[in-house]
Amino acid sequence: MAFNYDKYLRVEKMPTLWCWGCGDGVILKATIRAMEKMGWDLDKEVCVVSGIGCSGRFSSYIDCNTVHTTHGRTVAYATGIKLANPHINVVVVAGDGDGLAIGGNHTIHGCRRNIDMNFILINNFIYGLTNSQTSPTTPKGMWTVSQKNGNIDPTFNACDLAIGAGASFVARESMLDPKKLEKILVKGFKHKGFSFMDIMSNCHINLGRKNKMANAMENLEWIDSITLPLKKWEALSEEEQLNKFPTGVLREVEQEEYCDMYAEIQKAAQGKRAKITQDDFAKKI
Ligand SMILES: Cc1ncc(C[n+]2csc(CCOP(=O)(O)OP(=O)(O)O)c2C)c(N)n1
Repeated sequence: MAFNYDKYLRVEKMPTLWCWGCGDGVILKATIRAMEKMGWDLDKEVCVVSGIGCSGRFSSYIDCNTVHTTHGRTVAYATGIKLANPHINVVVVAGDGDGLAIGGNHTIHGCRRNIDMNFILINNFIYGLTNSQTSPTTPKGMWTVSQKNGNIDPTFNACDLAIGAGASFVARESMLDPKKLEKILVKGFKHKGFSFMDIMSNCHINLGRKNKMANAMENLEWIDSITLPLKKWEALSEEEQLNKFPTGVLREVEQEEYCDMYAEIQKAAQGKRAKITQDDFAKKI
């Protein structure tokens, strides 16, 4: 039987604002299927936090507790939400501009703290919503509206950044294979700690048109040409590895989680406070 997405969507908001053929819809559907696989009660156990951008529309379309925050501040909001409600599953959705440029600071510190949340980076290599400015993942040489003669900025490898910053689960997938994508999301959702998932996606309108990938298929073929499974990537020479991105789980370790540490310290502090109160009381009599 066909999967019933309607029960997870705010159908009154359909059709989406996304361009025809945009990968965001594929990622949204894979996320919904992954949440269903997890058996999460979307009303009680899930909060989706997204920033500003085409990717930011996630929180408008998915029917659960949602927060559509300011540009780049997803992890900051999500941290507060998770600390106040450690029992809920927090899913952050951010674009490459949102999560790595204006919000890069928050993202690396979320990784460093290893707070239990699921960070989905929708990496379309460009500022989509605002029409083609260079983002931290735009490949060198590509046309952008802010670098019309070709981008000269060195490119962030998002997963390397997350690993360096201390995220305990780091994975990459593209939206070319929705089943694989769903599986990686489930793995990330199951992991306790900061799960960083770099999901490569197309933006044939704002990246592709000016970079010889004028339709979704051409943009997807390019993503296909720069990604390959980790094992195959490892078999390449160092030179061949340059500008190719390994997919699959790149890091998965057990590491102390921030909410647990916070709960411990709170318990300890409460004990101390109680003691001080008793002492103060004793002094008074
Ligand atoms: C503080 C602030 N600066 C700039 C903007 C304008 N702005 C909105 S979305 C966006 C970039 C979106 O690109 P990305 O995060 O990659 O997401 P995409 O649209 O590609 O999904 C920018 C610069 C804003 N809304 N707020």
